[in-house]
Amino acid sequence: MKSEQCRPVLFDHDGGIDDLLSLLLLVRMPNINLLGVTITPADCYADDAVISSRKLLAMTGNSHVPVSEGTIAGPNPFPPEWRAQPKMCHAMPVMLRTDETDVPVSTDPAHVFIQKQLEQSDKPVTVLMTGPASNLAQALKERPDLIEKVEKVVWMGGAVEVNGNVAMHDHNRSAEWNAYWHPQATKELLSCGVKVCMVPLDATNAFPVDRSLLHTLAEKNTPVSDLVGQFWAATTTAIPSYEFTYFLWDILSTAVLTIPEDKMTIETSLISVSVNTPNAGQTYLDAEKGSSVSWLKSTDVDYVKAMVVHYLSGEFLVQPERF
Ligand SMILES: [Ca+2]
Repeated sequence: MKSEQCRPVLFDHDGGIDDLLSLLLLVRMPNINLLGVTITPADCYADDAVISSRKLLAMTGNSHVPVSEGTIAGPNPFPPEWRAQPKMCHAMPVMLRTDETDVPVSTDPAHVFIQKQLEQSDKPVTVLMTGPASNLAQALKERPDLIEKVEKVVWMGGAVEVNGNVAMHDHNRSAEWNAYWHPQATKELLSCGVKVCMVPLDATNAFPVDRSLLHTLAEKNTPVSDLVGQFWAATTTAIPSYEFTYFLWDILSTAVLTIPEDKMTIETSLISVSVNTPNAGQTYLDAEKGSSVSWLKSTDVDYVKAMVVHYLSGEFLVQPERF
C-alpha cells in the first residue's frame, strides 16, 4: 500500500493498448495512490480490458486495487477491429504467466463504483480518464454533491484549435473520438462544474508512436520496456494502415499528473460541446455559452518522452527512481 501522503487517483480507461500502457505508467509514477480502475466499453471489449488491467495490477504488486466494469454504451461505437485489437495484450507470454485472480473485481457498475470511492475518500480525488466521459459524467449527474470530492479531472479528450480524428460518413472531422463516442456525456462533464483539464489532440499530436521511440525503448532492454515495446509494436499497423499513426494520447494524459508545470502550457477557455451531426462531440471555443475548461496546449516534448521512457523501464516489482 502507498503512504497517506500520496495523491489519491481513480483511473477510468477504455482498454486500448494506449490505456493499458497508461495503467502501467500510472502505477510506476511517484506519489500516486491508485484507489481503483474503471473501464468504459469504448475502444475495447470490456472483458478483455478487465483481464489485462488485473494482470498489469498483479504483475506490478498492486493486487489490492479493485477493478470495475462500466455498463454505459455510447451512441457512436468504435470500429469492431479497433475494439478487438487489445485482446493480444493479455495473450503475451509475461501476461499469460501472470495470475490475476487476486485482483478484486467490483460487483458495482463503474459509475456506482466511482461514487462509492469518492464518498469513502477523506481527501479530494484526482480522476484520470483516458476514454470517453460517460462513467464519471453519469456518476456526477446522479450525485452532484460528490463534485466537491473531485480534486480535478485530467481527461484525454477533445480537439480545441486543431482538427479532430473522427472520420465517419456523417461527420466533418471536427471531433476527437473520446468526445464523439458519447457527445452528451462529454457535454455534461464539461458543464457540470467539476474542474477539468482536457488533454486534447492539440497537445497529443506532438507524440506519434514512431520508430525512434520504439528504438529508445528497445535499447533499455528491461522487462518493463520490452513489454511496452511489444504492445506498441502491435499498433504500427493499426490506424489507418501500415503507418505509424498511433499517438501517445493516453500516455501524455497520464504523464500530466507528474510533468512539472514549467514543462507544460495550459490554457483556460470557454468551451462548448456539440451533440448533433455533422460535428457531434466537437469541443469548440464559445465565448458566449461555453463552460470554463482548462486544456493542455503543448508540452516540452523531449522532456515528456524521456520521462515516459524512464518510468516505463526497469523491473515490474521495482518502483523507479523519481525522474
Ligand atoms: Ca483510451
